[in-house]
Amino acid sequence: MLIAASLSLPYGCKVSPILEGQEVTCRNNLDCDDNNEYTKDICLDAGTVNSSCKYQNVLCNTDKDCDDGFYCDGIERCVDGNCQDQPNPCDIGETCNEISDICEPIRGFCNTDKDCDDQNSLTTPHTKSCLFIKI
Ligand SMILES: [Ca+2]
Ligand SMILES: [Ca+2]
Repeated sequence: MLIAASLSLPYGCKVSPILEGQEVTCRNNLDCDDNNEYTKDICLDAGTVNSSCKYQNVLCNTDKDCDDGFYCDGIERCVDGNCQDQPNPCDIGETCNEISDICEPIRGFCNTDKDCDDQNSLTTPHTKSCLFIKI
C-alpha cells in the first residue's frame, strides 16, 4: 500500500520520516491476513517502509483440531495454536472403557466379599464382580 501522507503520532513520539509515495507492506496484523486460518499473521515494523509480514504455522484453532479419536488418553485441548494432552479422564478406582467411552469401577476376581474389601468403610463390596457400591 502507498502512504498518502506522513505519519503523525500523539504525545510527541518521534518516528523516522516516511516520504509520501513510499510502499508500506502492512500497518497491522490484519493487513497480513493470508486467508489461512492455520497461520498466525504478524506485521513486523508495522506502518514503516521496513514493514513485512511474518507467518507462523498454527497446529490448531479449536479443540476439535486436536482430537485423536481416543477417549481414554484424555481430551486434547488447543492452547495458543498448539495441542495439549489432558490426563486420563477416569478417577482413581476406575478403569477406562475405550469402546463405550466411559469410566467404569475397577473390577477383579473374587469369591467372597472379603476378597473384594477395599478397606473403605464408605463402600460395600459386591461379590463376584468386585464392584464397590457407595453407601
Ligand atoms: Ca493466517
Ligand atoms: Ca483423546
